[in-house]
Amino acid sequence: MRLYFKPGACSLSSRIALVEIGLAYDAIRVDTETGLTEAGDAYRTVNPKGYVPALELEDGSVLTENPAILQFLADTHPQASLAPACGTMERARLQEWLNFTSSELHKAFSPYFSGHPLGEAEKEQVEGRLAWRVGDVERGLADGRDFILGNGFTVADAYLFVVLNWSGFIGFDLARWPHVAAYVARIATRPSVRDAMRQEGLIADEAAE
Ligand SMILES: N[C@@H](CCC(=O)N[C@@H](CS)C(=O)NCC(=O)O)C(=O)O
Repeated sequence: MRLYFKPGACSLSSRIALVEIGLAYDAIRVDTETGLTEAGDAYRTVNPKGYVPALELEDGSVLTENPAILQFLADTHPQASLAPACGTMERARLQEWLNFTSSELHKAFSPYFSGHPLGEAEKEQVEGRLAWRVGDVERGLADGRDFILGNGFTVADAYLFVVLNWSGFIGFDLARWPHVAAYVARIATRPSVRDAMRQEGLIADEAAE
């Protein structure tokens, strides 16, 4: 199995799932600007959409889109308990959060990574949209739950954490949303998350800490 990734990008959520499961995989770094993998191959021959993540299976098939990859990994490794059973209301909740994270929250961060500086008016608009979406997560966590579905860590937490954690990179202070701030701090201490972040060079090796 191969995971095509960019350090710190949304592909980190797939890596967290792979670490949770304990699966062996190759991680192939992609430069989405040049369109080349670390070996100098054209990434679009793997994923014509050009973005990460992409998961390549042993039979050569390639799966893209965070919610699809995460649910595929969870469903093919049920022993890791990363997703509720298909057809249940809990599973629908998982999909609700994955879809929200993908289409609303993730995209609310996208302008910060567009490569061009935001003008004052644009910045205000973009910050307002992001604050609105972080507020949606705050409401989801307001009953004091540790994980977004309540009971245990799922792939929805892997994706939600990765996206919310970008707030640190763009200097967007989460203190206004105490449940969200506590959630990000809590998930950041999870061993699989620390392992995955270490593998992408986002935090220092344990020995060096
Ligand atoms: N809809 C896609 C979005 C993936 C996405 O936005 N990937 C970003 C990194 S977080 C990326 O590769 N951006 C570079 C680019 O679009 O060229 C998914 O859910 O997988």
